[in-house]
Amino acid sequence: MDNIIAKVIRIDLEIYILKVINNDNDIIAAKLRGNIKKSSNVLVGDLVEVEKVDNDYMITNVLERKNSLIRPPVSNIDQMIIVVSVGEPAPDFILLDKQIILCMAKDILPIICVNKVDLQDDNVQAKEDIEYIKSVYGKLGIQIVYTSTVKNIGIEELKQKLIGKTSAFSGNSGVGKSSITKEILDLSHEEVEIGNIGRKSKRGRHTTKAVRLYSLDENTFILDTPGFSSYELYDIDHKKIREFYPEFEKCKCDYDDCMHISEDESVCDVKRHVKNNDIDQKRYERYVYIFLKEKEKYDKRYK
Ligand SMILES: Nc1nc2c(ncn2[C@@H]2O[C@H](COP(=O)(O)OP(=O)(O)OP(=O)(O)O)[C@@H](O)[C@H]2O)c(=O)[nH]1
Ligand SMILES: [Mg+2]
Ligand SMILES: [Zn+2]
Repeated sequence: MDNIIAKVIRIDLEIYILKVINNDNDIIAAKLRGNIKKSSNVLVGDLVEVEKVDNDYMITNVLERKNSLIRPPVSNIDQMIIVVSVGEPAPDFILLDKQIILCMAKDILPIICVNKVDLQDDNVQAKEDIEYIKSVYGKLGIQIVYTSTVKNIGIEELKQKLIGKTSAFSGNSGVGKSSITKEILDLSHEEVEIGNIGRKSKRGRHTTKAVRLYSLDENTFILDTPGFSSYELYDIDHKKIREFYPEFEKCKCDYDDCMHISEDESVCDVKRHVKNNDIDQKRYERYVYIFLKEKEKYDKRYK
């Protein structure tokens, strides 16, 4: 029998739920053939070859990936919808900056989605956060969409940006990734797990436990992913982080290897731009924080 090509849409322990793409659109459940069990990690988003042996489907090969991420664990994506919410939880800007760095490093288009904008009316901090994101990240040329699943704001605009692409939602727990996915796909509540922000903790509670791939049409895939509270820049050299800051590009530091950290303002043009408010002071401070953390890990690696 001919080989079947399928896309991994969900992984439940050892069972891989696949959508067959080369002849029909059947959904099948498959297992991994022994020989690839350890050597390659299968991710949601992967294209795989499948063989039917008696009545069982076996994944025999993972096709070459365009890209892959560890967090969220997805592959073959075109863009990442980085969701932050205002109100609860409030934006974690270090997490946002790290996700942007990772997108830039992996050549994945970042789109910022600011969710829960309905809360800005009676929340001054929420309003300020929206203004801050607009002025700082908008200036970097990153697309930003403002959404509310409660008031149906921005959902259609975001949906248009997803058409014809494979997009992964990413962001900390409770920001509304699953709620937005549900609205865009017009799914029922049972089909998507949505968290209840408890009155006690008011925090997201890692409602989505595993990555799930949904399709809007045959060329449009949306991956809902579990939220995270910490985020590693796992395979990026700390000395390269500066290359993923678009606002540093215009700066002409005296030395090519200037990290814009301990260098003096007289030789570091980034520091001069920060001083003149051409570069956001807070984003620069987060850069220093992220750089030093990564450097510390690097320095400790053999100890
Ligand atoms: N006010 C307001 N609340 C929202 C909005 N979107 C989602 N929520 C609420 O935020 C909470 C978390 O939503 P989820 O969609 O489960 O969040 P998530 O990002 O998928 O969270 P994890 O699966 O844990 O990563 C739920 O109580 C939603 O009802 C919004 O636009 N406005
Ligand atoms: Mg979720
Ligand atoms: Zn510099």
